[in-house]
Amino acid sequence: MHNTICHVNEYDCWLQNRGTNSFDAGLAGILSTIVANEKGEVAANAVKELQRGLSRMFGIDSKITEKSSAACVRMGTVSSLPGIAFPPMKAEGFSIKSANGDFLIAGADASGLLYGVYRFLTELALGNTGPFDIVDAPACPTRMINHWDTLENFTRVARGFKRGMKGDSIFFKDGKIHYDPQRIEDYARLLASVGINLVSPNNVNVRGDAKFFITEKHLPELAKIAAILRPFGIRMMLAVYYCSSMAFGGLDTADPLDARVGDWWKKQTDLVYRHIPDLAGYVVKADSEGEPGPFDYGRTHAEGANMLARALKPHGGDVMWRCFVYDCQQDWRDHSKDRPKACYDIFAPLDGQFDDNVVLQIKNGPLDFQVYEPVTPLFGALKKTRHVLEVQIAQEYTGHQTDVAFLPYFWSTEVMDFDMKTGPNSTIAGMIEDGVIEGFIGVGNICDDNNWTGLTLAQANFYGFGRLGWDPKTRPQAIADDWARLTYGDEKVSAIAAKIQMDSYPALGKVNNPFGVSFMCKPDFHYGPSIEGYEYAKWGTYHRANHEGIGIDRTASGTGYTTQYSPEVDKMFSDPATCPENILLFIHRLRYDHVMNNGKTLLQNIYNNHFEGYEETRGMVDAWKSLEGKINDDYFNTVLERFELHLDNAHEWCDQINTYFRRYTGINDEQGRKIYD
Ligand code: GCV
Repeated sequence: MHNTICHVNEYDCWLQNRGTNSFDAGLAGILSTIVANEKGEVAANAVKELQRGLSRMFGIDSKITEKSSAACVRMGTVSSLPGIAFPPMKAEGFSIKSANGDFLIAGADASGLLYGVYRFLTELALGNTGPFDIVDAPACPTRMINHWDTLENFTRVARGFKRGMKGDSIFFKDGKIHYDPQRIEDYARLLASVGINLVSPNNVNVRGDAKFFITEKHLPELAKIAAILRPFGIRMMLAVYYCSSMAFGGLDTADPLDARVGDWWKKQTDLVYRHIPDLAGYVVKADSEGEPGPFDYGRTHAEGANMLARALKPHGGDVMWRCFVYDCQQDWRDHSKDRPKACYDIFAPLDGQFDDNVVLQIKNGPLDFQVYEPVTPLFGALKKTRHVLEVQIAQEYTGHQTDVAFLPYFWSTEVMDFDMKTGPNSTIAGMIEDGVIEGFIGVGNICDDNNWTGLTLAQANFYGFGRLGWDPKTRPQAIADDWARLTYGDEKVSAIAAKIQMDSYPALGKVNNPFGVSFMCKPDFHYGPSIEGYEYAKWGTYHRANHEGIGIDRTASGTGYTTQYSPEVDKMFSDPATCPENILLFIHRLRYDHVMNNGKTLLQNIYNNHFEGYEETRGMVDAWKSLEGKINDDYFNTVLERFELHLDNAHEWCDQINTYFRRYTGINDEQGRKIYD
């Protein structure tokens, strides 16, 4: 029987304030003295963070001192701890050891020390009190959140819709930079606790006054935000407008090969760096969905990106150049164009032409953050260009932070594990470990709601993003388990919450993405079904269902998309029997009577998935309901409210899709389950 109520404060996420000291006297004694002598901003903050964390999370009041003969926690960077032998550590890495009755936390550098502190606190929170012998470091140097926040209130983030980004921005309000410094510090702590080291606060669609972020008008305020992030080892990037030289630079062109444009950017960038000397650089969305770019001047993306890179170079900054470039003015009648091919077609031929401070930022899939889609073929193809992987933490197409969808499940099993077969270690995770892909970027899901993410359970996505950026081979089950135990403490509650997370993504895939058919969602809003909503639109997002079959042939005999992959992947994708089922209809056009590997027809599998997906969603809701009385009511109820909407949504997806296909085919479900006319 469960007698105690598990109290969770939604604001604290996975850094719960347990507040009471449950350690034995010996351990509590060791933790009550921290020996450190750190002066640098990040390292000194690491020491303070240990003191604060021990107090907040465990109710231990510790003193910081430069010397102690008693058992204690000794900590410092390698350079500040002379005479102590450490194992080799990579950049931003740390070691945590139990030695002679002490705990020793050492950072390869200041950030490493900070990460060592959070790891130490995490181990204690998970009930591991030593002895410790941990050596760890992040797999890649760039671990960044791209906020898509707009100065105007968040609800108008894109063509009038929030698209999964709940609440309002923590940085901006009513057209102004507006923030609560304490909130930004708390955010920085959450970010650093999972190893995130870069943040760009503004939307990549740089509109309105955000164009002036790189001017005196806004830089002083942005510098203040950067200063709050800095002690947590986090640097800022800014999304910039490609045509700034015209918008307010007094020039009549943004042609990257016009020397006046390059000179203007250099001067403007010098000004930016006077305000934020450690700015990590610029994020750029160019020639994409109406944003201007080098194509407007007949120039390549290498020419456009290099021009900005040269302005940043003297300051050590990078250009994160987004590869989300495609024709968004397509004609549905024209079958010759295939949107997923665009990214590779545009960027692969430019490999080797980018400056060394240009980093291509590539979405995980070639379409746009759909529930399932293949991994973008540009990964593995670029040999001479720096690049990073971009995923979406905000649930734009995956349930708007109303529905529970545990995204690390997808990022891990479908993206990190996928082998591009372009070399000896060519899974996406392998390429990250080898430094071929040098970073993991997430479109943020954070807002000013008290729980940060609108849907409280979506905190696991933010947490899991950090974990995978740190170690891309972390299994989703481990992420779900650790997140749940850190959040809830209580073992039984944690087990149920972790299971809900693990069940959620497969259930989502079954109801709203029949075997990789995407964009069956409501146009613009992107939540809820609208099966033909995008079918005759200009966005290149078609499924072309008719009475015989559905999908697009993207093999060599169709649009040729699969030929952008290595021969082995092309071969695997091209045969419906070996093509991963989650993306079967992304790659193939199949008849409804096509027999799948389980011996059932495509149509029957579509029906089965939808009935099952709905039942699985109901199972998740019931599992949550079983926690009533076992977890504080306010927390329990806010999650339950969203779950009720989630179940309605799953119901709608299930019935609309089943009805759609039955109307087209006239074929009933073989099990006689209810499909509406
Ligand atoms: C920031 C999708 C979203 C847009 C977003 C775009 C992008 O199309 O709907 O809001 O724009 O992706 O990644 O640039």
